[in-house]
Amino acid sequence: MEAMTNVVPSQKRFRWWAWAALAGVVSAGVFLAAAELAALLVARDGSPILAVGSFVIDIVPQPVKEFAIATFGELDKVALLAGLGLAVLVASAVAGVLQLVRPPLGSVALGVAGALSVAAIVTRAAATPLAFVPPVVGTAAGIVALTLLVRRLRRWRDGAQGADAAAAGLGRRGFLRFAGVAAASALLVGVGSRIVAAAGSSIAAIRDAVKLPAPRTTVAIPEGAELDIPGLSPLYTPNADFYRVDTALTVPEIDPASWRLTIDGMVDRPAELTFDDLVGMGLDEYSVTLTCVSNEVGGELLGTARWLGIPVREVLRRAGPQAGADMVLSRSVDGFTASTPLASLTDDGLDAILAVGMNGEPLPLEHGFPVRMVVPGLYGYVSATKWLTALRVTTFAADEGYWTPRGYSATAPIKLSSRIDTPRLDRAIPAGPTKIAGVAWAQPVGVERVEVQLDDGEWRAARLSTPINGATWVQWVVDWDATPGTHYVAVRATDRDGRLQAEERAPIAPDGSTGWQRTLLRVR
Ligand SMILES: Nc1nc2c(c(=O)[nH]1)N[C@H]1C(S)=C(S)[C@@H](COP(=O)(O)O)O[C@H]1N2
Ligand SMILES: [Mo]
Repeated sequence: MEAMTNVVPSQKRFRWWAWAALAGVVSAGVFLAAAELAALLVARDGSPILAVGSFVIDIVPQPVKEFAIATFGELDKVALLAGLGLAVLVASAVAGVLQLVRPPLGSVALGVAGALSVAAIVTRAAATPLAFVPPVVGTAAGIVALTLLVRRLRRWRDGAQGADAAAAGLGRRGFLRFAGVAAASALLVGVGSRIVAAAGSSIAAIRDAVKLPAPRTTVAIPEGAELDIPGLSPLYTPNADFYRVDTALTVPEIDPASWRLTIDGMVDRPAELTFDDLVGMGLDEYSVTLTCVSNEVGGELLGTARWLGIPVREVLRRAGPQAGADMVLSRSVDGFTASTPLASLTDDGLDAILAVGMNGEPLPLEHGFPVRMVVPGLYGYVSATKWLTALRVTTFAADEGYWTPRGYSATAPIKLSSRIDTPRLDRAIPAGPTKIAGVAWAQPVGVERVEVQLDDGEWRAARLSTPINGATWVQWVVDWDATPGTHYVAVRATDRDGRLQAEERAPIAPDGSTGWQRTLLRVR
């Protein structure tokens, strides 16, 4: 082998580059593994992988984000991490080659990557004081690994090019052994640290131990509130099936014992509440359908829950909002913010709440444990802040929420809409008596009527489930004697104010989609 490498050294340049690229990739692995270990030991939020990922989520242009959500759905964050991983792979391979041909440019590149991750980490909203340590430790370890690896590679190459078979063999063995050991330990330490970090998280156990006081009132479920039709969405969406939309790469971990809610800005008496203060105000149960502005016509980004909570107006009253204020900027521990009209929170007829429970349990971690907002009639991005930590009474002129500079409206009432759940267009149904059914929503006023059209026929009124309240969707159904062939079915709703669902198609940006859902049905 070694003898052959001596034949035409100049043609072998790419071979040395390939080994140098491998050295770069292994060094990047050492970088990340050392940083993960340091994150586990000194500052959990200092993990460069997660911090850089979160940073990228915040800066990617809106069309790219929409493309990611449209293409990968709820796996959008996995796709982001995979893309980031690929970029790191390519960049580190280049750094390895640079270190071989233009030393110490490879180390400089690692240093720049380290500096960028420090910047991404310390500018996070909830960064802890020692969060810079993991990327610094990682950078140092990566540079040492790269220097040592490329030094061995060079020894191997010089031996080979100098036709010194013995020296080449020694260099080769040294390089391969070092690269192997470094790669294996990086894998072990990196993956091990991640697993220990995830397993050592005690927040799930803390949530399990939370005992919420019994609510003063619970949602009454009237006769006929739930139509029992196979394939139809249940009236209440089980927590495990509830859609999830947020910018958080890892779910924030908040111990209710140390949780605080601050209320400040344009108020007479800035206030701070503990979890016990809040829960001590008395809990009631509210039925509300939550909807995402990104929900396309016929889409799945909505769900209904029985929320346990306290009206926001009662919490705000403690601080005394001042005249002139027209908005409340709610903030999550991870820096996400939502701008909600003050009137939507203080109106006596609207039950905007701070929720601590969802369908009879404490809030699930990914749905905002321990406290989130729920406001009937407003899309989630302008109202439903999860992992809530602050309410700032302010004005739309002075402040804006997370999505406003990213192409979405500062205010966004939910548009009335309807969806066909069954039959599904992906399989042909047998001819004969069939139930066409779905849900319709018009928060906060409620749905008056749902109509269905088959092919070019008359619009037929659907039978509705008994409404719980205006903030909760209704189920609807029409009976149909299906005849073989292909049929079009369309659905539209009218709200209690007499407004008909808009027929014209609108995209989700800037303030929510519109259009009547039309589906093709195949009947055998
Ligand atoms: N902290 C935080 N809260 C958030 C968001 C977020 O990105 N971060 N997204 C909002 C959006 S866009 C929606 S639609 C709802 C979704 O709530 P869910 O995930 O519980 O269904 O949460 C809202 N609250
Ligand atoms: Mo959303």
